[in-house]
Order: sequence, then structure tokens, then C-alpha cells
Amino acid sequence: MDINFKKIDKKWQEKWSLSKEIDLTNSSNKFYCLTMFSYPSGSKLHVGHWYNYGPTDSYARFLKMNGYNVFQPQGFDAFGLPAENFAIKHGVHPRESTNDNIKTMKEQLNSIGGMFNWEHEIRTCDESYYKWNQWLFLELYKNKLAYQKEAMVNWDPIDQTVLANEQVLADGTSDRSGAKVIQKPLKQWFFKITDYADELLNFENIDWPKKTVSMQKNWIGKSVGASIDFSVKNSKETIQVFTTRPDTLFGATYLVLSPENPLVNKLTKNDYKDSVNKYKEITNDKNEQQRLDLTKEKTGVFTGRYAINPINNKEIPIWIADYVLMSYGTGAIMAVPGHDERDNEFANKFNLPITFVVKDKINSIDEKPFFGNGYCINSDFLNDMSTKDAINKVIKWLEDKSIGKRYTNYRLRDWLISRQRYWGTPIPIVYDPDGNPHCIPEKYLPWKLPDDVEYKPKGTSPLGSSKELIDRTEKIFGKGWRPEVDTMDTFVCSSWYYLRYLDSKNNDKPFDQKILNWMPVDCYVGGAEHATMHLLYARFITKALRDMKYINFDEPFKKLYHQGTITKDGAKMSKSKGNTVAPDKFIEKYGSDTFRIYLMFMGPYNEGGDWNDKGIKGIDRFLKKIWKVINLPETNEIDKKCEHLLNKTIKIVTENLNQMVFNTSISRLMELANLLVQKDKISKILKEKLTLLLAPFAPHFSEELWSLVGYKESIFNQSWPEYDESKLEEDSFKIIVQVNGKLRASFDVSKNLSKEEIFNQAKNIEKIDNYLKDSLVLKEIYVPNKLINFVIKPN
Ligand code: ANZ
Repeated sequence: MDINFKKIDKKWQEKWSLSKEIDLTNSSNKFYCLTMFSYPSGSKLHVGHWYNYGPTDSYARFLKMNGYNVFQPQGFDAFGLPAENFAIKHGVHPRESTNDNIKTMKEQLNSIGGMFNWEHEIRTCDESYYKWNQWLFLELYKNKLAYQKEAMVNWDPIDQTVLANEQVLADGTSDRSGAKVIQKPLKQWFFKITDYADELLNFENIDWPKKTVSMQKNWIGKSVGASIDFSVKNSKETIQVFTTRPDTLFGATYLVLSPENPLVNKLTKNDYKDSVNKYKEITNDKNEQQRLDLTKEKTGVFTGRYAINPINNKEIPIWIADYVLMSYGTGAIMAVPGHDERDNEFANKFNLPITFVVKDKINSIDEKPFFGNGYCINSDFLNDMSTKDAINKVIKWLEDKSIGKRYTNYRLRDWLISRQRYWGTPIPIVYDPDGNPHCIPEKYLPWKLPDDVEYKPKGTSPLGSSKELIDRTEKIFGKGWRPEVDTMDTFVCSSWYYLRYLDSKNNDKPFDQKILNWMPVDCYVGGAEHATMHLLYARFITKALRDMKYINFDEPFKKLYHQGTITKDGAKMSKSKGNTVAPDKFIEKYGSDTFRIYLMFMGPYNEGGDWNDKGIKGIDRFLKKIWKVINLPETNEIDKKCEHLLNKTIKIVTENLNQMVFNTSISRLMELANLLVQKDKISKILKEKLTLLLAPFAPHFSEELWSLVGYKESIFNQSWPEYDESKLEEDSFKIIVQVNGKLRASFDVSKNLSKEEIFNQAKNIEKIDNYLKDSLVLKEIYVPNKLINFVIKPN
């Protein structure tokens, strides 16, 4: 018996593509099932992509059979560096290569046989999409959530672009090109995500993986403490520090400024200028991670100046050191070397005074370095208080004297969105001849990405080389006006695309209010690597759009699910490692469904598994077994055992699928198939229910089987099977028969037999009879529903 899986795949993919468009004006029973859209970077889809889209489609199909109106769109995150680099490497325009790549990817995505709403497809590089990206920028700008400032940026000298902090690896190299990243000052555009820091810490109404929630919380990094003003001796300047431990103020024996702090130039005494400037230069070459590395030897230089500690009026020296960052807190710290580890190392190295102001236990008499909470010592009016109480007391003292206040600091920085690259959304800003920025009025949107550009990296924004763009700007705005030449980070595109999917063809608005009933996304599936950038930006933009009154909800993704990773010989599959497995030859040989089921069978969906070519044969056999079952002659008789297992399977598979648990669901279906295939005949009902159960896992094959059973309608318009509670209980059970404690036989008994009858049946087993007939039976032990043990003494 040969099943032509390839033909079956093709037949149903063609039929499905004819299905009518989803009606999004009706949101009753809606389920918005979204997978993170893909980058058309030039490589073909590999097993990892399939793992994102295949199982999620199975989940979507299951929901559809459960009466949900499922929306499952697809699109392409088509702007950005990977596409641009691919284009540069192959010497073609990025638009051309991107569209070619999308064409191939679409064919591959179709081979998954997903229930995708292609009529809602978006490509972020299309004018019809980036026009609204520009609209979003302008709305944020008008609401003071987009602004420009000069900032030190992470500069990738190979890709010639700015990188976000998240894109710089721990060793100081770029996660894209591998280049050693340097620091460079540039005027940049930012989105003010920090306005939402506090609200972004609230995850109450969403169902997200614990780990992702804690990663976002750490990323936002809320620290509660105080800001304290230190006056500078013989100067009008004051230095404001941020500390989480104001209770240790009596132990602050020196101050440290970040080398980039503008006060450094103002305060440094002439004799110290050379060493300070030299130190500033060296610092420039280090990135944040290197500067914060706790294991590195502390470095720093004295400014020649002193500040006054406000709590005891002592003069304390002012130093600069690279372990203090300009971008955190106030860019200055009070150093407490008795109780802060970094300050302690620093003070020891440079012979700075150390005063102990905290002891670990109330009755301890030791004065020693100690880096936790405890009780105050050598601290005048704070002595013997717990450090927690002392914090409040000092803050009150500072506030009364107006030299400090309670202060909450966040690690989160504003989102740097400028990119000095070609393949992105042009920032819709023009500059007047005096260099002041102005919004491009909406009627000129889309503000088109020019074509006459030298897009190979040169260290300046490629858009600056477009004559057409400069002419266009002057023609509209006047002589001497200049266009902004940076483009937007592609994370801007992906921060709101879930809204555009719902109204992808709207030419007048980014989306209509009418479709908002479909939001939020009910289930969002994608890689855990997006925990802090994309997933945080999308939440921020949702909240910003809400406050600008465009939407009426707080969170974009109600439930978030991270699929696991597929590894090859233990290593993550990636193009750079050259260990990707292409699905094509497996689909060619075994069909799309076998491949999909194999992926789902490899391990729990949120864990993934290790790819192995051989295992797929087992799935092939499984589907062939089902084919055999469906082709068995039919009978009207009900087989009790089959009926029982069927109901049990329906129950468990239903529970599992609700939780996106695929692997054990498949094991259950295998168990059922193994029982059914042994029968000579089976009932039509059994065939139907088996096919329905299989449908989400093997969509093409099940459609085919469904038509073989005799139906014309798609199986996905059928209801998911229900189980009969009364059939779940076993009506027979297995009894083990032991002789002198050794297993000798087993047999099935029906539920309502008496103990006597069970013993009779046991004794009738020939093998048992042989043991008993010539022996003296000393004892007959019965463990109900489980075992019988005959204790005998041979004659
Ligand atoms: C005095 C002190 C005493 C501190 C003590 C700690 C322990 P988190 O919790 O991460 O927010 N700090 C403040 N601004 C800094 C900057 N720009 N660069 C480097 N370090 C900075 O840490 C807050 C603490 O980190 C602050 O509290 C400050 O050191 C330091 F026993 O002030 B602390």
C-alpha cells in the first residue's frame, strides 16, 4: 500500500488556498493566533522556522475545530541589516533581493500547510506599511515621546552602524558582525520608553512565561533610594549622587564622577587636567559591559577637588573612575568603601580612607567590610538602628534640609531608534536652513526611501548620497532645507505590526477602530531571545498608542509562548554554524504532515529537542497504520476496549492541546492506532473520531482520510470530538497471578466479578493449575483489582 503524501499535500494546499476571506467585523469567539514574523534574510527556512509555525498552526486548527474564529496572519519583517547585507554581498538592490527571498519563503511556508490568512500579509518594506511607521514616529514626536539628543553610541566599525546595548555581546563585540564595538558621539533619535518604566513592570493581566517576565523586570531595573546633593569646596557647583544606601552616608569618604560627567571639566584643578583627560580618552574605548565587569582591576584618577559630606561636614576627595556610568542614576556616586564591594577595592588600591558604618548583627563588635543590610554604627543619630529604618530616617533628614530626596532610578534607557543604514523606514523629519527639525506633514507620507543611493557602508548615512531626496526636500520645503538621512530601527516596524495585520489594506489610516475588538493577540508564539527588545518595545508602543487615544487596551499579547529550540548534535541550529537541516528533502520523501508531527514529537514544545534523521521513519509508520485502520471494513458492533481507549484519548489529547502539549498527545494517538490496527473491522464512528483527533497534527492527511470516509466538507469545519465520561472507567482490569511471590501469569477480568469467581478463573489457567495440582495450598492472598498470590508447599 503506497500513500502518495506529496500528491495529498498538493491537493489540499490548493483547496485551502481557495477558502474565503475571514470576516474581521465579527469578533465573537475570536482567537488571534500570532507567530513572530520572519526575516527574509536570504537563507531558506530551516527546521527552526518550521518549529515556530507548524505546531502553532496545529494549535490554531485545534481551536478552530473548537468553534473559535481563528485569525492567523503571516508577513515579513523585511527591512533591516540582514536583508541589506545580503543585498550588498550579492550585488543587487535590497528591494529586489528581499522580494525574491520573500517569494521563496512564501512557497516554503505554504508547504507547511498552515491555515494562514495570506490576504492580510504585510511586508514592512512596502510603502503601504512604512508610511504608517512614519505616522507612528510623528505621533510620538508630537506627544513628546520621540526626541533627539547627542549620545555616545555603540558603533560597529564593520557594519558601520549604531547598535543597541542589547546587540553588544559581553566580550564587547557586535552580535551581528563580530566586530569590536567602539564608543562614538552622534546626534540620535530616541523614543521615550522610560516614561513607561513603572507601568511596564506590571504583568498582572497577562499570561507570560515567568522567565521572560523576570528578564523584563531586570531589564527595567527599578532601584529605590535617594538622591543627595554634595557641595563642592570653593565652588558653586553641587554634585548630585544616586544611592540605594543613604543609611551609609556617614561612611561616604570620597565621591566618584563618571569620566563623561560634564562636571569633570568644570571641577578638575589645572594640575590634574592632563591625567584626567588621558583617563577620559582610555575610557572611551571601553563599552559598558567591560566597565561594569566586577573582576577587572579598578582604575581612576583624582580631580584635585574636594566635596563636603553634608551629614558630618567632612571634606572628601572627588575622583573619576570608569566603573561609574554617565547613563545610570546621576552619573556620580558617594563611595562607601566599608560597605560597597567596588568602592572597597578602589579605596584599597588608592589608599582612600575607609569608615565602617554598618555591622552585621546587633550585638557584633567587629568593624569590618560588610556588604549587606545590618545595623548602623559610627553614625551619630542613626546608631543601632536597622539599616532599613535608617534609610527612611536619613531621607527625612535630607528632605528637611533640602539637600536630598527619595529617588527611584531605572536601569531602562530610552530606545535609540536611529540607524545610519539604507534599508529601513526614512525618519519623516526635515531640517530648516538653521538646522531645526520639522515634521514632514502627513500629506507627504509615505516619505519614500530613495533609490539613487550608494547603499554600501561608508560610515555616514547612505540616504545622504541621494540627489533625488535632497531635491525632493528643497522642492517641497524650500532652498537650504535638508532631509533627515537616518532610518529607523526595524524594531519600530515590529512594535505595532500586530495592529496592521488586522487592517492591512487600509490606505487612510494605520488601522480602523472597528478592528480593535480583535485585539489583544490571544496567543503570541516566538523565540525567547526576544524577551527584552521586541517584546518590551511592543508593550511600550501599545501603551503609548493607548495614551494617544488610538487604542483602548493596555497590553498587546495576552498569552505569550516561547517555542524551544531544535538542536543538531546538541548545538543550536544556525546558518553561521552551518548545521541547519533543510526540511525540503524530508517533505519530499515523507510529506508535510509527517515532518510536522516528527517535530512535535521530539520533545515538549517549549523545550525543543535534538534533530535526528532516523526518528522520522517511526512517524511515517504511524500515519501508514492510521491509513490501514481507516481502510478496514466497517462494522456496527461496538468494541468495548476500543471505545474505552478512544474516550480516554480524546480526553487527554484535548487537555494537552489546550496547553500546547503536542508530544504526549501524539504518543496517545499512537497507542490508539496500535490497538485499532489489530482489529479486522471497526465502526465508522471510530474511524471518524480517530481522523478528527489526528486533524490538527496532520492536516493534509486528515482531510484526505475525511474525504475517504465519505465527506465533502473540510474536516476543519467539523467539531472537535467530545468524550463520554461514563466510558472513561475501565470495565475490565488486569490481574497478576503469583505463585510463592513469583509472577506466573496474568489475565483480564471484568469489573463486576466476585472474588470467588476471580480465583476460579485463576485456577483454570493451565500454567497455574500445573503448580497447584500436586502441591499443598497454604494460603490464597488477594490484593483487590491487582494480584493473586498462591502460597504453596510442594508435596
Ligand atoms: C552608596 C552605596 C553604599 C551604594 C553601599 C551601594 C552600597 P543598583 O541597585 O544597581 O541601582 N551607583 C549609583 N549610580 C551609579 C553609576 N552611575 N555607576 C555605577 N554605580 C552607580 O545600585 C545602586 C548603587 O550603585 C548606588 O548605591 C551606588 O552605590 C551605585 F553600601 O551608593 B551606592
